[in-house]
Amino acid sequence: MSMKACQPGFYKMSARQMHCLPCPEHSSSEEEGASLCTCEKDYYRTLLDLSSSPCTRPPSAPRGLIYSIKQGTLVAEWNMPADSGGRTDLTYNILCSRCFDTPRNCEPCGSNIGFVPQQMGLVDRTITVVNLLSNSNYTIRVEAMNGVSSLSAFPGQYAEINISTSQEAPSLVTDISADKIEQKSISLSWQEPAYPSNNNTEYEIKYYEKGQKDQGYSTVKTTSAAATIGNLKPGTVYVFQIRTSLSSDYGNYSPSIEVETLGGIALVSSEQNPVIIIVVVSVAGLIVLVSMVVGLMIWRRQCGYSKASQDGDEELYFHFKVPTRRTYIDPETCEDIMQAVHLFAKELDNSSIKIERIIGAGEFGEVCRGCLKLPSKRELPVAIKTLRAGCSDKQKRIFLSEGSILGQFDHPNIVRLEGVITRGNTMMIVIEHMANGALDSFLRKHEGQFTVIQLIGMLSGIASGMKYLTEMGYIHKKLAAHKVLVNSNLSCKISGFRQLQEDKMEVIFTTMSGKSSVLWTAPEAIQYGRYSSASDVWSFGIVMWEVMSYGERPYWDMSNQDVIKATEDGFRLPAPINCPSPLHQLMLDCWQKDRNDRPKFTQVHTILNKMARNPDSLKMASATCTRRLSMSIPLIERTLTAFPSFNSVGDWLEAIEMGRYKDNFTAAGYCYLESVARMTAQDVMSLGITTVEHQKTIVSAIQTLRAQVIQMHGRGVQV
Ligand code: 7X6
Repeated sequence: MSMKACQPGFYKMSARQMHCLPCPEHSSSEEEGASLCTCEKDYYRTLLDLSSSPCTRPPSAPRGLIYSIKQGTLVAEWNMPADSGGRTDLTYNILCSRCFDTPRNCEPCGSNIGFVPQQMGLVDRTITVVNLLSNSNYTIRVEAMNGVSSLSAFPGQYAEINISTSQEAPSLVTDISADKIEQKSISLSWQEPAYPSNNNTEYEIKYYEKGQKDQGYSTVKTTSAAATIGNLKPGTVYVFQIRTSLSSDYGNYSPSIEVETLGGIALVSSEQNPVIIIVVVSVAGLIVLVSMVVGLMIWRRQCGYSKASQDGDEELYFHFKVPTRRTYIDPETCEDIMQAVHLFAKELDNSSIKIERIIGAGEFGEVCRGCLKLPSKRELPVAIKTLRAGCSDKQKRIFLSEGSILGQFDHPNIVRLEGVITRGNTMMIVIEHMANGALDSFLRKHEGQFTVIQLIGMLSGIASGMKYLTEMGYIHKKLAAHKVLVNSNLSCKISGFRQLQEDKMEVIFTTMSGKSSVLWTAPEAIQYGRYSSASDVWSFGIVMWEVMSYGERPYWDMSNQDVIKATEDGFRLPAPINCPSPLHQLMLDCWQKDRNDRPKFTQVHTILNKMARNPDSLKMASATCTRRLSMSIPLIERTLTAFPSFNSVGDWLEAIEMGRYKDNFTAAGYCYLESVARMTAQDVMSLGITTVEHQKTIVSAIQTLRAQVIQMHGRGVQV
């Protein structure tokens, strides 16, 4: 067999190789006998690319860059470049410059500006830029990169926006008009807002029967500035409001307009045709009767609730939720979980889902990121939880119960269920994608990057979601920062709706992620399994602490038993660094021992909103983080009068008639009142104090001393 040298345009990597191969795309070999084809001009191979791979080039610029700005936070999104350069490893870098009056007088934004999830090497096509200065001009560039960008002498191609933070204005839809009114439909059109200006603006139309808002409302989404709303009742007044949406960041709703559909039966005049009236009334009566019978059958066979139609107008893509129910139904009470899940969740077609990559681990399978193709052909980024093949019936039931629970909720601070897939080999739960993942890790990654107002904004969102769950009669039981997800607009949404299997101690003490829920659970729930919305309020207080301390672990490295004991002894987590005192007070209120003394979610939500609206109210003393527990100060005892000032630890001990323990304090290194004020119950116990009574006296006196020290040395906080 003759081993011939390869002709130009062909190559073989070794002489032992039998055949010559044609040069891969965008490469060539000029000479005979080539062992490698060289890349054409402006095409490259990375060191990791095979010599049999085509040569590739850097991508073209990202397309369709759109943005919105709110309170110094910019959210931008873009589409893939038209030309990926022949590669799949696309990433994006964000370049930010602040520009001044003269043309092109710009400088880099500096380190005060934060980029979420990160500035360089973004995989997702969205960025949130935080801490932009007000009344300033910025240029934001989104540069597309791939594996060979660094090999090219040219800079990456980019899309660019010039923004002004003084542009901030509610993107309000105006001039809504009803163009065509029929018995069962109303066609509306409206004026697009002046800002944000882009071709991809979406609108959400909210509507309900006048006077029936409490019974729920429907929403329809559309990408054009006009829509026809169908399935309406004849002769009925409807209220419409419209808002813009960019990802899940919504503008404000327009003022409402009221439109009445044309009358139905009334159109048929009784004088003209009494026979028609009788027929129409009889048919209507029959329909009502049949609906009632069918409704009753469903009521009895299923879980006491018959699902409202999920079908909507095909021209629009929709999230049809009519009417919003007020009470939650526990899927556990349904005999057939499959029936329950289909009662509350939409069955999606397997072909409408495209899985892209794994983002986390679920209990029974992976959590993936992917796309859901909507009827409008638009693709929605989604997270997909899968159920591993071969799971037991019990595991299937637990898995599907999450879908049946989530499907009953419709609130901007609760992750939205897009649907489920129960047919086929792999069961799936499909949820709107939250680009920034879990709140605790998100805050740890962006430590110190948000203003107190932004952190309060996150907490207010969570409180709003919890208020809704409480109103629905749902007790979460597992609220924690790791159960809250963050989207690209920094909106927080509650997740973690898998019910506790059994309310046993093992469930509280160990979880799949290794995070014991003891740290978040109210004492009465740990001790007696007494879960309630008030125990959720306790957990919310812990979430507040986690948020204000940028994802610190509550109680640091203390053991479960030590946490339970310290809590029982009246100790509470101290204010995190730079946490305004009123916020810490609210935490302490959430941690009242008697659950009846804790605020309700509706109060927590109102208080947080007031704080956010009035930052001056936060400019009070803030206690510093001591990495220790503080004594809880009951609401009524927050004024400081108990002790006069003391000059030394000895004086203080004498005043509380514990002077005999002066040496114990000195030997343990507590020489100053400030360090005494920071002592925990455990610290007191380790002093060698002989009687429990004396220990209690000292612990109680430290509580008062602490309040005095905080008052004397409290620092102002920047809000
Ligand atoms: N983002 C993200 N967005 C939405 C949901 C979820 N996870 C999730 C899903 O997805 C489908 O069903 C279902 C039920 C519960 C939950 Cl939590 N994730 C927190 S993580 O999932 O481990 N990691 C993660 C990382 C980045 C983005 C998202 C999640």
